Amino acid sequence: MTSMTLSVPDISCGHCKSSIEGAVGELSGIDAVEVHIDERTVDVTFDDATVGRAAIVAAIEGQGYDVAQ
Ligand SMILES: [Cu+2]
Repeated sequence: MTSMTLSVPDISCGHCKSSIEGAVGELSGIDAVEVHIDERTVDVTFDDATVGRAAIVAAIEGQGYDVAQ
């Protein structure tokens, strides 16, 4: 398993949290995803043989959020 933290500056509320966690959680190979509203970050743990950073970023961007890094 690989873990990473993405910075998503537009996260502001519980709706952001649920939509991002839902979209990333639907991807295969995701072990855990947690949005931290106050820090505006997304912690993701995933199987890097199945899914990668680009697909995770795309899922977040698909919900209308830009990923800072
Ligand atoms: Cu929100």
